[in-house]
Amino acid sequence: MKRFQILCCLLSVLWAGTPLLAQETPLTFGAAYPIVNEVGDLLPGRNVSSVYWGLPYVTGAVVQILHAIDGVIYPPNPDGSPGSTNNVVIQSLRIGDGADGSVSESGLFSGSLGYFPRSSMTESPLIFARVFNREALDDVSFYGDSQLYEVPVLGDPYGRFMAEIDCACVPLDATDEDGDGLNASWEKSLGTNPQVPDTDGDGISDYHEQIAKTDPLSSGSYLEVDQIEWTAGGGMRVYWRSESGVIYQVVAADIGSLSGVAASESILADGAPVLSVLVTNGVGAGAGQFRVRVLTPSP
Ligand SMILES: [Ca+2]
Ligand SMILES: [Ca+2]
Ligand SMILES: [Ca+2]
Repeated sequence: MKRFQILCCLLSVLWAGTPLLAQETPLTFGAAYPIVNEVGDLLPGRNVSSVYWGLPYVTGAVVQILHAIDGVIYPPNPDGSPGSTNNVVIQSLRIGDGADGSVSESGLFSGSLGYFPRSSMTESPLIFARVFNREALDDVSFYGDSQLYEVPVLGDPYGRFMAEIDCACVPLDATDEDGDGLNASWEKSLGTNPQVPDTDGDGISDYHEQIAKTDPLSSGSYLEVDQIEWTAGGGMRVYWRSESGVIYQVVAADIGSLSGVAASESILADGAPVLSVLVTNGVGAGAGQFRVRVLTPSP
């Protein structure tokens, strides 16, 4: 009986020690370059020191490290949960983690895995990173995925995974229930009603307000000609409220016509609240109207 108990103890020591050694595969990871959201702004990063300076605490946009069990990256579900056989390896990673705290808006993250269950990855040793555009999974609407990375086998040098993600700008939900041209992800980002084409009822659709950068949630904000006045030289000056970064053009048309001809060059708004252009061609030839249109850059 005594001999049996000693044998049991030896076996239990061996059993307890073996899995820990087999699983230990150190791995460091990080973003290869700063990541932006769907409108091109750097993703918000966790910065604990902001509280010290009396600023609001920023949780940081969600980052996940996921396992590609069958070697395939599947799109996430509309609620942000992993698709198909992908599963999350790290849950609480955030933009800003492991980044330089003095750079408040870095768009970067980094971290490490003390050990990784490499020995249990019988199908595939592949992982990837996924970033979202918001700080809570309930609020996310766009995401971006990195390339696949093969975790080194036990005994290889430390793994170093630099995730290459351009932006969190792939829509989680591309459906357009109200048919206004904005998909459900954009509607969630803007706070507009995905079942109403013109959320604020100002006569301009949510889609057109997004292009013109006016506020789709304010009926007092929309693109319109503000004023037209005769000038001493015989031309007419057309004024309109502008939004920075938008490209405009004045169009001359017959009364009631939605078509027309360009009456000005394209004009890039530089931040001035009101823009104007002097129109001389065709002025005085007959009754007509001026409209201002937004030009979208060529893809
Ligand atoms: Ca829509
Ligand atoms: Ca509207
Ligand atoms: Ca509006």
